[in-house]
Amino acid sequence: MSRFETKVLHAGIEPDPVAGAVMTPIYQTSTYAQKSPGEHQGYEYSRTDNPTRTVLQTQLAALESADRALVFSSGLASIDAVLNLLKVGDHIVAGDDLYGGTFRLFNRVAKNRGLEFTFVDMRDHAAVRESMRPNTKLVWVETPTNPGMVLVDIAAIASIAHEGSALLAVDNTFMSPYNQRPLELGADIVMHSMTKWLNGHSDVVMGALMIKEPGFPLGDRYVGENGLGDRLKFLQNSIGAVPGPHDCFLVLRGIKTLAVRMQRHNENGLKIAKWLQSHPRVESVRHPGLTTDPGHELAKRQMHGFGGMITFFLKSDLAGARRFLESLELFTLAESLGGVESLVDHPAIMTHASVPLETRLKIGLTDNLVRLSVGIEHAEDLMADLDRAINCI
Ligand code: P1T
Repeated sequence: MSRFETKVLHAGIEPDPVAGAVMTPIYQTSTYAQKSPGEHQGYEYSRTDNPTRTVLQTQLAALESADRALVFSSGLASIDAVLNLLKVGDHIVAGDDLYGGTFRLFNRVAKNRGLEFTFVDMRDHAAVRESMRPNTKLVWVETPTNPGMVLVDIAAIASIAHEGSALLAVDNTFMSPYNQRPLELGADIVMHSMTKWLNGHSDVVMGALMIKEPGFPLGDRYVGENGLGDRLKFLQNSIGAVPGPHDCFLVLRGIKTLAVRMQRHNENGLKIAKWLQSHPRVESVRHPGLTTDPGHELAKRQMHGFGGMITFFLKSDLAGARRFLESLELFTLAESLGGVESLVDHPAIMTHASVPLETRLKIGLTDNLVRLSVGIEHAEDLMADLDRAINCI
């Protein structure tokens, strides 16, 4: 069994059978010739399957210890595929601190389709257990949360979900499979916005689901004989939110350096989190690698690295935060995260504007909260940039 650093280069990657191309070719085709009706080489139409996509899916399954992986045209499209496992009247227990777009999909789209939601603080296991109902079919977790950087105990929530015969899905976007593999801790589905660390170069929007066949009966949640992966594959083809082959190629290329990139993101993330913690104009810092972080002990148990995401609170108001964000030069003020270049986000105005003010205040998403996605630049240069901008407040 190869180690992760080897898998990112070799798992599922074979020279192309046509010409021995070492790099997976971009099969830029919508359709495939058939010798006779129904007689083909395994590919009929590119919404259903495409060889470049197949290689990416095979590799992703290996990286997350999954039985199967499926890719979608965005992270949100992959979440929507999971929601499509459910039927009118089914209930979902979800974390109360989620990416704004996920929250919007749940609250303003899925609710209109007759799905019911309870949002709960996933650290409070008694509250999660109390939220479970006979019609609860899915538990949805983000860990660490975006942008709160709150850690959720995946194994503990998996037991609660499975006691109620509900599936546990974990959004693993913030960590990448290099730092955290929820399926090894009992989750049934892992979701990634591959727009982030997996691709790593801020040039593709894509999502993925990695699936472990659940060890319990799914009941009426799925139609068909061949398991959860098969049902989600049916949904991928039936709904049609699939990425094109060129994007699949770019993500395959990005993944080759995932391990070395994440090592550097982890190193820089921790250095900068510690430095921010000692800064006189910073109120507090959330990063799972800090020994003072409430999630630190859990992080050591369930993660293999602490990642490049940092959330911190400035000792200032909105005007001060604006001044800081406008003054940064190396950190680009932009939505998204997980690229080789450092990004900074103001969640209250940018990525989480769709979360109602009342909810934002409840989860501590205030105007002085700043989120960093630390890149692979030299850490000293990044700290100098942050220091100069903080002193502009
Ligand atoms: O943007 P998309 O590829 O559709 O993925 C959505 C998504 C899902 N889950 C998490 C945890 C995410 O962070 C995201 C996308 N997030 C941002 C764009 C952001 O800046 O937080």
